Amino acid sequence: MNVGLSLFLAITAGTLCTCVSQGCHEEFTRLQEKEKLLKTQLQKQELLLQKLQTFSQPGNTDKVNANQNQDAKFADCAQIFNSGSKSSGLYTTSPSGRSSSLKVYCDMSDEGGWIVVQRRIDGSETFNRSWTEYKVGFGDMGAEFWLGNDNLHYITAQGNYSLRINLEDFDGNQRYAEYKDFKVADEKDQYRLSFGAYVGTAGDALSGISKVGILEWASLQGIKFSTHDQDNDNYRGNCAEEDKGGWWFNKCQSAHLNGLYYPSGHYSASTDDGIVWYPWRGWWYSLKTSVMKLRPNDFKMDSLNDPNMVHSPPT
Ligand SMILES: *[C@@H]1O[C@H](CO)[C@@H](O)[C@H](O)[C@H]1NC(C)=O
Ligand SMILES: *[C@@H]1O[C@H](CO)[C@@H](O)[C@H](O)[C@H]1NC(C)=O
Ligand SMILES: [Ca+2]
Repeated sequence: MNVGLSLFLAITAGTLCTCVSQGCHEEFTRLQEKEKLLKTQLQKQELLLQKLQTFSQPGNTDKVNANQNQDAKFADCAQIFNSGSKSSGLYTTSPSGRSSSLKVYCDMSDEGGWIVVQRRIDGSETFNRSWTEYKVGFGDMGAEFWLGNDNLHYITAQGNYSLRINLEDFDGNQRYAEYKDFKVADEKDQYRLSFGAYVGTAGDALSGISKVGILEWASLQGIKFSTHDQDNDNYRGNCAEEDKGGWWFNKCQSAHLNGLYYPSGHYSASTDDGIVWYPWRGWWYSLKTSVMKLRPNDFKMDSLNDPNMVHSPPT
């Protein structure tokens, strides 16, 4: 946190304690709004800083983390985390079944060990892309990207992985959804999706569960992947074409994190083609940030690495 903001928050807190008159309340509200604005600016700066740290060394966009043990083969970011690499950034993995190694972005926050498979933050990348592009992946791993459906298959075929989805709206609110046993089948099976138990705060959109009930036509369990040039959905039209992004579509969806990027949240269009997580913000709100990431179900920090591990002194 920067000094300006801490000072400002301290002043705001002080105002709260001594506020009695109507004018003071108005002033307080105004300060609260300003605080919200400053927080948003701070988040933007932190994101920028993170990016700069990742790519600060010359020509580092293609270079993986220098402190990674180059001889060892790691199946995923969880193994890299437990080998001692604790900073987020690019690393080399070797998922079994894949003929060559795979460069990934490891997110070592949220207790660490996550392979990031999708990120939307600013609309810099187009997600309205072909089957082949979704197959191999596209974008910039330091910014917006899709890791590729073949890679999603190789990673999730190695064992049982949890998918964690972190979402943020334009007011700075954050929610998450986490699914156990997330699996993506191979291309012969059109990257069919399956997933297990949900936990989270954003709502179980992948199962088509809304605030008021179940949307039968929106469950993505067992659903194939579709793109504008390959329609595998259950709708008479083409969901991927209408919703302008590749995704698992039923008839069509209550979750579509590869939609169009709308820079101000609320939008109107002929169809719900934004970045949608229906149970949280509905079809007509497009989210500001989406991150999808994978980690083994049974991920445990080695106790040596766990800052919360307290060894109580003998009594
Ligand atoms: C999405 O891609 C298709 C196929 O390339 C194109 O016809 C369509 O205009 C694109 N839509 C948008 C909104 O970019
Ligand atoms: C994955 O989870 C399923 C149950 O959800 C279990 O039957 C299976 O043994 C697990 N596989 C591995 C490799 O842990
Ligand atoms: Ca169709």
